[in-house]
Amino acid sequence: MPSNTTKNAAKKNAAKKNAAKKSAAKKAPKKQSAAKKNAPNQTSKKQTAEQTAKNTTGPSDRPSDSATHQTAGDGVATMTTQQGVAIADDQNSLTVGTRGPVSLEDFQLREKLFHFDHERIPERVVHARGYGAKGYFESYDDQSQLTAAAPFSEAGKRTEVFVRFSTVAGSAGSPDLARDTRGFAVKFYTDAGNWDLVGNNIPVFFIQDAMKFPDLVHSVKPEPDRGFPQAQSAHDNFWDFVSLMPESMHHLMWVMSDRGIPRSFRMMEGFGVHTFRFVTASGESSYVKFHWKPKLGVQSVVWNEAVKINGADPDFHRRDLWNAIEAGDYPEWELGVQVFDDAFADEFDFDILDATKLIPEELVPVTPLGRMVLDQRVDNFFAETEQVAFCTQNVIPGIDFTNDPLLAGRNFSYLDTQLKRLGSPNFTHLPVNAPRCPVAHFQQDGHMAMQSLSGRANYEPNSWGDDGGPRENPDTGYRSFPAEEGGEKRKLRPESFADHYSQARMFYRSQTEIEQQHIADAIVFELSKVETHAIRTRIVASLLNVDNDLAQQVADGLGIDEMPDPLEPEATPIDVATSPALSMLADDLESFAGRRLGVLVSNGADAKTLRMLRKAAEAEGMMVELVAATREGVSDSDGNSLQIAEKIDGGPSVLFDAVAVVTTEEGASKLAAMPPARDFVSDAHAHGKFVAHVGAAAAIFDSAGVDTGAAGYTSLDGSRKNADAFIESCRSVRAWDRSTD
Ligand code: HDE
Repeated sequence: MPSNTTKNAAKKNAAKKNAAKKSAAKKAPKKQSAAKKNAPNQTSKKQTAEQTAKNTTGPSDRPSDSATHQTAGDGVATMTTQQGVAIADDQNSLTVGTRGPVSLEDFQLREKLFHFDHERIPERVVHARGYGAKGYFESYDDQSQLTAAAPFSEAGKRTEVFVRFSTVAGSAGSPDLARDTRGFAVKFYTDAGNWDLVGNNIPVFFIQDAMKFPDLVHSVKPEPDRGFPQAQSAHDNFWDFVSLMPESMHHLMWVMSDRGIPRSFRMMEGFGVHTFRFVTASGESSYVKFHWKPKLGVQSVVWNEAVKINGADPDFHRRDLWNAIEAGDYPEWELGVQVFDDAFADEFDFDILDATKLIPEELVPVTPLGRMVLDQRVDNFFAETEQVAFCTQNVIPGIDFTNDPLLAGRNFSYLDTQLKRLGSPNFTHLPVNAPRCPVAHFQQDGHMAMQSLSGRANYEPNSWGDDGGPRENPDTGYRSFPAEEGGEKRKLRPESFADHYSQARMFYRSQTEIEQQHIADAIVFELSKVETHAIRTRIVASLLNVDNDLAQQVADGLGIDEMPDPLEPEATPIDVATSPALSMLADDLESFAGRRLGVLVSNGADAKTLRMLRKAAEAEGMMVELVAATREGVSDSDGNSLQIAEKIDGGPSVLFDAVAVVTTEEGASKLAAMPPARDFVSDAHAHGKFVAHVGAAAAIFDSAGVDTGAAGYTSLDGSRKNADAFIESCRSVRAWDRSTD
């Protein structure tokens, strides 16, 4: 604990005087620089950039920065209270006598603790764990024939966006690789106001009616008596609820598939889920479903990998997004739409207002409208990612709602939740939530009002002429689509929402064999954590309405000998055409760009092999990171010092998309004796990763019992051709014919 004894204080004063002299001497030449004086903004921008660089490259090594009492001056700002009063001592409370009681008079101490005590705001009830980034949306064309929505008004038009990706079930500190649906929420700061497209990475939802949302969320959260499990659906309450809620089956199929454990936010699709309306300037309307398609392709991890990533790096997804943006490798998505009319809606097998159904791309193709690029990380996590307030009811002229009952509930819920979280109806005054277009209204006062009205008028109509403030605008103002509505007021689910299984079946049957296997494995895993036999069998009974083989595999995996009768469906499931677009693995990726290659090296590793491997990987757009037994002191065969990213204990192969092992024989035998190095290769093998290796590294594979003759192994010989062949093989993502988990 830094103290301020009488002796220390004397020393400090002397040091201060010296520092003051020095800084006065240094200041003199600065004054002569007129250019700098005239451009205060530029100077401060430069300072910010330098500070950022400093933050990312680590603390400075000035001797004064190792002191326990670090003082202002010489370019270092004076610390103040929130009221702007300069602080003389930030280490010690005000006491009566050096060993006496602390005085309540110490307003600095009280202010500091008061503020600290109130640092937390309630986390989101759902989607508490999330990460944000900023960028822009760019329209490919003028789409005014489809919609009057501002972002699509002309080719090349850019609209600022803020995006927050999230998991649903876990609390703010939960691990990133939980099996869960991911939130994909985009705020467009358009010149016609803010438009929030608050979607998920799964195109259908668990439930059809907002009435069931609190029940769904309660069931998946930690059980109320015991307070666990955290961020997991593998427990009785969740499976009990969904087993009694057959409409959840389609979403369950998706979340039990590998879509529930994405490799990266950058490699996820996003969906608006509900059917919305596009409306043109002349008032013509069509139905629309929104799709975000990642430029890097869709990719997931395997379950055993997810479990290990959560231990090795619980921040895997947020770190990945941060690192990609910092490296200038900006994540990008294409926004596409499925547009259709009443005629299609009437002939479609399902109800377009039912959020548990999707429209296969083979029936209505996805038309690309533009691209979104995330080229800025957040500057402050709390100010932006925590305080961003998405509201589904934030629409702009050209976008409108449909009667999806889930959407109606959301339109109430999001505004309500913002008041609870941010504590004030003025949350739109926060920079992250503030529209970028002019805002003018007579709403006033309230907690933390920052944009107050000026002048006398705070109502309208009024008689104050030019000083009377804003008025409604019948030409540009938002008008709801005048859909005709009627009918009896009742609490009744429509008949057209009754089929809960046909699309679950369609999804399952559209998957490749490996993907189907992973779905079965995931359900077996989750149900094996369920204590109640009746719940397990009820799910198997429900699965019989999806696919007999799937139900059988799950029953076998659980050891259920006697197959239950199928659960009585509300509507008999039908066989609809499969949709190949729903499979992630049906096609290889066009490129393995944006992925990480982890190379396990030892001292003396062959320089040419490493060089060729790096060139081939970087030509593909991959990031190469070296892993070794120590963080420093490792050189290649040419004596070049190697930049090691991870010591082996902190850099398991689960953190990488593909791996290579380039060591000497001596290095290999040392690594072979280290359990984390053996895990590095045995995990990569079990997870089906593509592996490149040099002959000298054999001891590591031998000690792990791994056969490098299996599928997906490339032996490196120092040639570029060979390194290229390895990188090209990676585009298949996994060597699935090797045993995977
Ligand atoms: Fe949400 N949801 N939700 N949700 N949701 C929230 O809003 C709600 C639903 C989604 O990154 C909450 O700000 C109800 C579907 C995302 O900040 C809350 C219903 C979809 C996010 C809320 C749904 C979503 C939320 C919690 C059923 C996909 C995170 C904190 C009618 C289309 C946004 C907050 C962010 C967040 C309510 C269903 C997506 C409580 C009542 C369907 C991506 O208002």
